[in-house]
Formats: sequence, structure tokens, C-alpha cells
Amino acid sequence: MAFDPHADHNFEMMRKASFSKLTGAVPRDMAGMHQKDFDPNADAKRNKIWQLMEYYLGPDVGSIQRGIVNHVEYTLAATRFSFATEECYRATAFSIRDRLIETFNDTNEFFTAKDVKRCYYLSLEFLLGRAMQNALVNLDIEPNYKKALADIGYNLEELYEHEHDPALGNGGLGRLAACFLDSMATLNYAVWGYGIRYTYGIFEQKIVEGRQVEHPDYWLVTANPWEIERPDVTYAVRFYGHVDTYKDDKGRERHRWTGGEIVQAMAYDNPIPGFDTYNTINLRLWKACPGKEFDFHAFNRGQFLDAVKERQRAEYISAVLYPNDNTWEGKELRLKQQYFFVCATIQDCLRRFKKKEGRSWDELPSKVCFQLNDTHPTIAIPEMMRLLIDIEGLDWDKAWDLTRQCFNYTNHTVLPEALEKWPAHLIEKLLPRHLLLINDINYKFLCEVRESWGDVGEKLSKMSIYQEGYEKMIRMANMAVIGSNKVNGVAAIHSELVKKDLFPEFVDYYKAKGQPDKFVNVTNGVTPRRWIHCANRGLSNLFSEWLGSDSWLKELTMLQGLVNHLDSTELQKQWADVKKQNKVKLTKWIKLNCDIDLDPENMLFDIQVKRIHEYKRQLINCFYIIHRYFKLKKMSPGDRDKQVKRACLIGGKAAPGYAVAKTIIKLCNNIGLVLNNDPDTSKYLKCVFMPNYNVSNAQTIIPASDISQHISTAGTEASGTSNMKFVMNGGLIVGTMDGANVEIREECGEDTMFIFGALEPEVAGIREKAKNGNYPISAELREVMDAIVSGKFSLGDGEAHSEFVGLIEKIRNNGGGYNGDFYILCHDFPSYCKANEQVDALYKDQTNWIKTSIKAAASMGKFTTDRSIKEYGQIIWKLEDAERPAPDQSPMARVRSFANFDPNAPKTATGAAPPGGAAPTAGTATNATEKAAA
Ligand code: NBG
Repeated sequence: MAFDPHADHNFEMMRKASFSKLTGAVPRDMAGMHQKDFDPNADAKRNKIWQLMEYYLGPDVGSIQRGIVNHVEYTLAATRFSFATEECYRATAFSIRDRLIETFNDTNEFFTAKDVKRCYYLSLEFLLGRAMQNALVNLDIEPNYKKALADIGYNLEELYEHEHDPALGNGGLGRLAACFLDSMATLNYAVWGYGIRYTYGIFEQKIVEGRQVEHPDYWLVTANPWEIERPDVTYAVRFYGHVDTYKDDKGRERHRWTGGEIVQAMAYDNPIPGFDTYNTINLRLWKACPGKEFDFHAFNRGQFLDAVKERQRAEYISAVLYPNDNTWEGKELRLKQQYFFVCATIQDCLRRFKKKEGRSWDELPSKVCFQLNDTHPTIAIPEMMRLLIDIEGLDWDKAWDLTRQCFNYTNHTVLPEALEKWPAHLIEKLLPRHLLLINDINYKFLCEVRESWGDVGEKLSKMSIYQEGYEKMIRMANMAVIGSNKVNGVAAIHSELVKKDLFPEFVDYYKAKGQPDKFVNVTNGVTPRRWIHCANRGLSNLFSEWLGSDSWLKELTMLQGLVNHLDSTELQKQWADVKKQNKVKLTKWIKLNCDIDLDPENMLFDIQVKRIHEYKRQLINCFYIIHRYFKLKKMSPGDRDKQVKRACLIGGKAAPGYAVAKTIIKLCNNIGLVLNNDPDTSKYLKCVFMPNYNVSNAQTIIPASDISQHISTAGTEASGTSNMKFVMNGGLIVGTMDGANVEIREECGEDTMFIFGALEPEVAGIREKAKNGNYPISAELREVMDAIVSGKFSLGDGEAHSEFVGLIEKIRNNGGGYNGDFYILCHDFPSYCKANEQVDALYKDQTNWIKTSIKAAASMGKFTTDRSIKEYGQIIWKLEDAERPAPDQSPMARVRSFANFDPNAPKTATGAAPPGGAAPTAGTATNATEKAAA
């Protein structure tokens, strides 16, 4: 069969046997499943249930249609008079969920039967984005769904647009967790994510008169067809109350935490299918429900309405995601969220560990580990101690030894405003038992340090969990380090800063204690399945065509093969075409959402999309746009015509309480109004603020970039992950030597990036000079600032004007010991302008531009989360590959006379059929289908 990247059969050709390849229903592998029910002596009627579940849903068009229509009729109860595209989306989603449930249950049974080590990824945020396309791609069934729907009058791509983005995260940290899940499943690791099922995700951003207006994101409004509600999986979580001590029957002193309030955590499972594997893992999210105890009492006293209030109080805990990115907010409710999800999670994981009879606690570290996604879930460390000591009856030292081996901590920022510290009195009030445990942990740890180092006062106070002062604070990062086996940063430069600036005393201490590798680096990545294959199908097809297969989706370093064809004019043409189509698509989106016309044929698309934050320096971008505008204004029309036309596109949410960030959004919108309406220049330069940046919008925005801006002050952006997405999609970076930019440059070559600005080691010195008043501002920047202060961009809005003046004056005001320009915009501005001039120069040479773009994208192999997760798996979690055998080849399958199963075929050591087994034949498959129908 010839290779045709646009034909469905290629993917069948290229990938190993998968569900869609099998022409009929396939028996499910029942690794250890419900063994009791297979007991020949068991009730024959019970056995019948499992027999009826014996086959997977068929992947053929007919089975797909039957599945969808069943849900139309029986789940949605829709009639022909109440059936619209929305209903079709939901029925389709339910039909896909059916398939996910099959693989999810069987994967989990397989993990249990093999008794593999499990890892749990604890995160307060998972920014999943839409599920439908991703699920179809990973289940390898997208083409058949497309056909099945077309055949009943629906367009699959249109259905995708009906899905409300699940947006349970703020930005990079939450999105990283989502990309990680995709890779964990794909790499066949037995990992589950755990978090909170917020009723309201990150707010929806609307722009009204140039300002951000927040709208609640009630994403569950049409119910969520992807999740599985588990009313049977609940755990009690206590808050407040008090701690009693008592002597147990062995005379040991024990603690009992009683009283206070109890809420229930109820599980919702979200199956996460791997790509090119039969494994499907789980994201378990907890919803807060009222604890039965207080409901009951109030009810009995006849206080019915009070009981309802209590219900609301409980549900409040999981109601809303805190909308801060990289900034910590010390609210009691936030601490409640943290403890709520961690308490339910650890109970759930220990229950799973204990399910196997006769286990010794010594086995725990070889069977269970936890990854703390930033310090947010760090209260899990004392919680684990509480469960092991108070509930399981282990002694302190044993419990601590196990805990320290099981936990690992990822640091995602060095910004001081993001480092969590909780007042000790708040912990004492909310979690009295945990405060005692934290005291013990800290005391014993400091004793250990003293034993090794003697009384090193200042060092000890830096290593202590407590920060002394007027208000005693608990430093969650110190607790995470002390309670963890490994600590990692998220890019090479960041991991060095974590060691150098955040935890130098710990690094020395653990080195001396024989743990020099406690601090490690794992550079972030992104999943190419979502960020290339789903977001940019044109480019995905191009890659597969030029590389001869779609294996690059699992082995991203294969993209390097494209470099061999760099000089091919055919490749260059295709590359430019794909980019053009993506720019046209974004142009339509912008017309629809912002009512601004762009010229995708002739304009360079310059994009900066990320949370609005001073350290990310959207403001220096605004300054440059104004500077460019002034330059154009001063030119003759003839000279203007020689310039590269640019569309500057900015997007991102500001935390609702972050006034400066909101002013920057307003400024950006006002710049747009001035520029876009100036008849002299608007053809050459446009500025657009794109509202409501989120995952699904990112999938349209990122593939359309010619350049993207990643311009944080060196040393402030831990990694960044959109930088990776942009380059993979053929956009070049204008950036500083910060975060993962540094490694992208290493991989792709400095000629593929427009680097500018101070280096990290220089920043402190520059700030110091600025403080001393030794801080020049270039004439170009002064012109820009003067214009803003003069009201040029205020458009008669007095309030906006005073905010803009405030922004500028703060930055200008340096000297006399004060440094208003903490993020050194003034210092970096001249080199930023130069970098932008280099962009124009290269863009004028289109052939070279395209070659640079291809070379950069082809060099991005390192930045797949498959690589990141392999590193976590090997270095931190020590996990084995737990790939579920193909269902038609599994020796554990319940029925053996089905599609192409050859009982005489030699088995490999693990019992799976040897690689390269026969392809399924229609005849036997039909046989299997008949059996299923019987
Ligand atoms: C963010 C960093 C990003 C990084 C992501 C994922 C927090 C606390 N940190 O640079 O700012 O890419 O984490 O690691 O949100």
C-alpha cells in the first residue's frame, strides 16, 4: 500500500495492532478481574454479568453509530424534536467514554494483578483542555468516528467545538500536569493524577471597553460526559477539633484527633487514554460533600434549613479554583482545599496498598510514591505521618522513614511571592494534629542537622520549617524538601537557581549526608499528540509524509529527519502553505472575537500569550509596539511600504486582584485602538488583545505564529512550556536567556532564536546600579514613556490615564535606594529592539526564514513530555513499564477462540504473543462477533 498521509489506512499500517484495526468485537483481557466471580462454584447468574461484558465495543462504523444512538435515546432521552448538534456532541462523548471505561477498567485490573509500583501525581491544578479529539486520537479511532458521524449527517470537527473547556488550572503548572498525564499513560506507567473537581474553573475573561471582566466558569452547566461519578468512593475529611492523648494497650502514648467538622470527599474519575497503547490511566478528582454526621444531627433537631446550609458550607470547599498564577494567597479556604484533597488522596492510596493481604509496611516505598506538584499539596507529608502513626499504629521513626522515601517534590518557581507560608496559628486551628506532627518533624530534623554540623545558628534558622517573627510562619517548601526523597526544578537554569538561591543550606547538608543527588533537574515538555497532531493536523500530516511514518508522535527526536530535506523547495512550499492556512484560521477567529481584520498573506504574526504578570514583561512588548508605531509614523509612505508588516497579538488572563496586570491589559487594548485606526500605519502594524486565552484557543493561536515572545527577566520564568509548543509548530522565539529558552537554543541553534537581554547572573548587579541611580533610559524608550504619560494612549479616559502614568513612573523612578524597574525593562529595551530588527531582516528573506523555522521545529525532540516523564519514571519514581498486552493476544483473555489468536503460538516470557503476530482476519473476527451476540 502506498503511503498517503491523508488516508486513514496509513495510521493502521504504521501503528501496531490497536482497537480500530480489529475488524470485529474483541474479547477483553481479564487480568485477575473479579476472580471470585469466575470461580466455577460461584453463582452461575453472577458469572453471567461478566460473560456479558466479555467483548470490547466494536471499532467499526456500525458499532460506533449504534453506540452513539443508544446514548441519544437512553442516556439523553432525546427525541427527533429535541435533538440538535449539542445532543449529538453529548451522545458521541458518552459513546467514547464507554470505550474509555473498558480500557480504563482493564488497565487497572492489570496493574493490580501485576502488583506494580504506583505513582500518584498530586496537583491542585489540571488544565486538561477539551477531551474529545484527544480521546479519539489516543484510542486510534478518529477516522471511523468521522465516517460514522458523517454518515448520520454530522461533522466531527464541529462537534469538537461544542465541548466546554475543562479549565481546572491557571497556566503552565496546570497544563504541565495535563501533558504529563498523556505521557504517563502513553509510557505505560502506573500513575494516577489526584486533584480537586472544582465546580468553577478559571474564570472566563471578557474584554469590555478594553478592560478585563471576569465571568464565572460554570463548566458543569451541561453536565460533564467524560467523568465517572463514584458515590461509592468517599472519604471523611476532618477540620478543626482538638487532639487528645491516651495510652494504648501497650502503654504507648497515642494521639486522637476528634471533634470539629467532617466533610466527605467523593471521587470523580476521568479516564486518560495513552497513545499507541492499550493502557488508560485515571485522573481522580474529589468533590466536597457534607459529612453525614452533622447533617444528621441538624436534621434531627428539626433544623432542616441549617442542614442545607451545612451542605453548602461543605460544597464550598471544592467550589472554585483560586485564580492566581505564580502568586500565593494565604486564605483559610485555600488551605482547606489543600488538606481536603490530600487527605482523601492519601487514604485512597493507602487503602489500595493494603488491599493485598499480608503486606508489610516495609513494602510501601517499593509500591507507592507521590509527586508533589509544587508546594500546594505539601500538607500530605504530615497527613501521611498522621495516618501511619495515629491510624495504622506505626511508631514515629518507622512512619518518618517510610514517608521520606515515598514523597518527591517539584519546585515550579523561585519568585518569593509564590512561595507558600502558612501562619502556624492557622494550621493549629484548622489541623491541630498536623501542627504537632510538623513540630516533631522540624525538631527531629534540626536535631539531625545539629548532630552533623553543630550549632550553626543562621543556617539552622534558614532550614527550619518555621520562620520566626511577629507571626510564626510555616514554610511549605522547607517541609517539602525535608519530607521528600527527590526535589526537582523544571528546567536546567531553574534547577540551578533552586539549589543556589532557594535551598543552598539543604544542598550542602544532604551532600554531607551522602545524598548528593537529592536535588535534580527534569526539564518540562509538552505532549506532541495534543500540541501538534490535534492542534495542527496540516503540520502533523506533513511530518508523517516527509518522515515516512507517524512514529515521530512517540519518538519526537525523529523530527530531526526533516533537516535532511531542508533545501527541498517542495518541503519549503508545503511548510509555508501549512503556516498560511493556520494564519487564515486565526485571522477568522480574531475577526469573530475581536472584529479586527488582519492580513494573513502579508503580515508577520507576532504572538505573546500567557498569564499577564510583571515578570513576564508584556509591558516591554507594549513599549516596543509603540516604538515601532512611532518609527512607521515618521517614515515616508514609500519607506513604509518596504517594512515587514506585523500583527502583534497579545492574550492572557490577569489574576482578578492583580491591579498592575489589569492595567497592562487596558494599555494593550488602547494601543490597539490607536494603531488599528491610524490610516497611515494600520496596514503595516496592528495590535490585538485576544480575549480569554485558554487551552482550546491556544490550539488555534499557537500554530499560526511566525514569532512568539518569551521575554521574562532572566531568572524569573522557571521553564515556560508554550515556548516549546510554538517552536514545534514552526514559530521562532524572541526571548531572553531564561527558563527552557536556554535549552531550546542549545537544541535548535542560536541562529533559530532572537535572543536579547541581561543574563541571569547580571540581573542583581543591574538592579543594584539602578538603585544607585546609575540607570540610563534610551531615547527611544523615553519617547515611548513620554507619549504614554502625555495621554496619547489614554483616549480621554482619566482613570486609565492615571493608571498608565503610575505604571511608567514606577519604572522610571530609580535611584536613592529605590528600584522601581525591578524587572529591568529599561535595561533590556535596546537589545529587545535589536532582536526585533533581526526578526524583520530574516523575515524579508522568506526562503531562509522557512528553512530556519523547519530547522527549529525539527530540533525539538527533547521537549516532549515523553522524555520528561521517562526521566521522572527512571530517576525519581523508579517505575517499571506496565504495558497491558493487546487484548487479542493476552493469555489472560477469557475467550481464546477469537480474531487471529493462535493457541499454538509460542509465548514470550511474560506470556504475551511474540512481536509481529499475524494480522487479524475478517473470518475469525466475524466469529468473535457472533459469539458476542450469542
Ligand atoms: C510555573 C512556571 C512556568 C513553568 C510551569 C510548569 C508556577 C508556580 N510555575 O515557568 O512559572 O513552565 O510552572 O513548570 O505556576
